[in-house]
Amino acid sequence: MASITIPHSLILERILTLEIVRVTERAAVNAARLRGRGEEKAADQAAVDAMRRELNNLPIDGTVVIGEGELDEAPMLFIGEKVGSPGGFKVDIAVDPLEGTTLCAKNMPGAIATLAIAEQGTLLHAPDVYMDKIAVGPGYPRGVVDLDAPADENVRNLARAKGVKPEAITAIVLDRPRHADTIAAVRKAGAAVSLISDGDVAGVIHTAEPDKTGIDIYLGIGGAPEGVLAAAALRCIGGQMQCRLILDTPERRERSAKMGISDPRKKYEIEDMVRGDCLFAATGITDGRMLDGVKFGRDIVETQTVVMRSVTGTVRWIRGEHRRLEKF
Ligand code: VTB
Repeated sequence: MASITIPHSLILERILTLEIVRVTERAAVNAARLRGRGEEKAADQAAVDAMRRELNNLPIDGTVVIGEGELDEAPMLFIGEKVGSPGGFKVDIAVDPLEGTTLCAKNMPGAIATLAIAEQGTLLHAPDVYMDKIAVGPGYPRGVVDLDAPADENVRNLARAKGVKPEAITAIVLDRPRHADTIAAVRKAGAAVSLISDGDVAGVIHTAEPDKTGIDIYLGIGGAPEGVLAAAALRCIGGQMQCRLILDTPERRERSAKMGISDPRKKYEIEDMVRGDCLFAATGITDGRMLDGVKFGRDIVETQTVVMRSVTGTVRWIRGEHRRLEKF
């Protein structure tokens, strides 16, 4: 009988694929209980507490490199915090237990609980500053779009590579005044703009499946931590992403230098932000284009999670029906 041999080094990583689903599921359910209450901080705290508790149950020796802020400003899942247990598999962890706090507080689409786990020392230690980003899905020649090219040129190049007119291209952009010129340039090229109020981790991921999401390209400035999480997802499913930290004050440059960033103008590719193999998971909190939100039934709580591995490129959509509700 044929047997499958799994290298020892991969066993733990395969097991972790399911384990990290538990982590984002629990964070999502706890945040979802506070959907629509207008309480951003309380929902975030609920998600953080649940995520931290579950991370500490994993057989990992993890260091949070993208987290809820610096030690002095955030009580839990701060950058540098250790999770899991000594002796476990040494990993870097990026978390956003409640990506889209405002979306959750207002019960608007697109809030997710998200997490990436990577080999130790392989995730970019990004400071909590803004980051300029551009992303497209898989299947295009490398360099089809460029962070430093004007938005209309990127749209035209992408359309040509896709074999469509620019009118058939849709860009997803955070709805902020700072993006007025980008939005105008995309429209000038003939393409459509889909504006989101928050949640650019999901925004970037949408580009990976344009047929399902209707989104071809992500453009604009969002948070740097969210950029690293999105890069982890694209590392698994494919696609291209380029980013640059916005270090426009001496204080920001100094802070990032302390985190090991020597070139403040560096243009990061996916492989610079996530240098090794990784796992990525996200669970819907509110309904979104990508994931359904948590559903509370009388005796069942339902969740939907996407989990990805870069080693194989496998993407799993996991619908959870939870009956032992006391676990949350
Ligand atoms: C984005 C988005 C987040 O912050 O990164 C955005 O993904 C950027 O910051 O959900 P501004 O809100 O200051 O523009 C969020 O909206 C909130 O963290």
